[in-house]
Amino acid sequence: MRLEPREPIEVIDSHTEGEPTRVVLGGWPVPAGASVLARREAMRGAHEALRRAVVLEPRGHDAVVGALLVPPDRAEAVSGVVFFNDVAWLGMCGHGTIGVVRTLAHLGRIGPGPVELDTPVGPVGAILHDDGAVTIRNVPAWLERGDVSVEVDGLGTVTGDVAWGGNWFFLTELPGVPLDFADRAELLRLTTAIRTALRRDGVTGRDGAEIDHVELFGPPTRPDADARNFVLCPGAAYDRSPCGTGTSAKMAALHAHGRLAIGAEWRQESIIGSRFTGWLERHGEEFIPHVRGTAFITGRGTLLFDPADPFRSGIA
Ligand code: PYC
Repeated sequence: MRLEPREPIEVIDSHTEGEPTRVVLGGWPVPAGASVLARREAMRGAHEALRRAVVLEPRGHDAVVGALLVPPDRAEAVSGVVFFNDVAWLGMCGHGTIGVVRTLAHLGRIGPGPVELDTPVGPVGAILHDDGAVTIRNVPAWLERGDVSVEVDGLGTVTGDVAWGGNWFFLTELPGVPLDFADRAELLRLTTAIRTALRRDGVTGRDGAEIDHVELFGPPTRPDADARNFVLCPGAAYDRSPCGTGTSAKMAALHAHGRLAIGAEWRQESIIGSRFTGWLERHGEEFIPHVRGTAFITGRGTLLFDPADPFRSGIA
């Protein structure tokens, strides 16, 4: 059954290093399924109108990432969480996890210290520090294919890495293209052209998964960062934060290229000048990214849906 937004939905808004997260606390029917992954799959198709209504205009905008709290898979997890945005249901979301942890603390459900969460792509952990910062322990990250070249309209040959950090990324540099916030419309255009070329040429993540994030790198503008980035998210929005899953994918790629040691710090600046700090931990054959950043609560409210409102399911 396809659900239309009708009942009030309770939300808490935050931003993590500039990127918004909207945590859904109530009013959204609990999706069926025996795991967080199954619940996300049950919502595909059936809950699209709710997804759009919560994050899109006129109640949000295309950069908002939603986080639906669902029952967890593991007894030790405080919650399960399904992330979503204007166009898709996400696997993991780094800035969103930091936002969820800050939100749970704001609600008094957790205090400083470790916390476990379950996502559709696996268990993640976090530490809420005394100063309010949060360090997440992400799902394993890896470089899938290095130095992949595609022909991009208006750019010529673009070479980059395909890597997983909880979502699929194409990581590249465009020499001569400065990563300036003032040029964000042009950066969106260029990264969208790269994603279109990847689709056209059938360049995918593992098992044919779509590469829906494109991440550009350039020199940092702040002295306490190693690189600056611009991240195209699924859809037409860019990440205001340095992107937690993107930073994870980047660290895995750097390590695979012999440019980042296990445990060494990687300081990733975003297009707005905010920063995540990360490092990789080795677990047998797997590389576990840790990413630290800070979120701030920006609002708490009730979304209302008038049956007479032609845009109650969002402007898509
Ligand atoms: O922080 O992982 C992240 C993320 C993904 C999309 C937007 N933010």
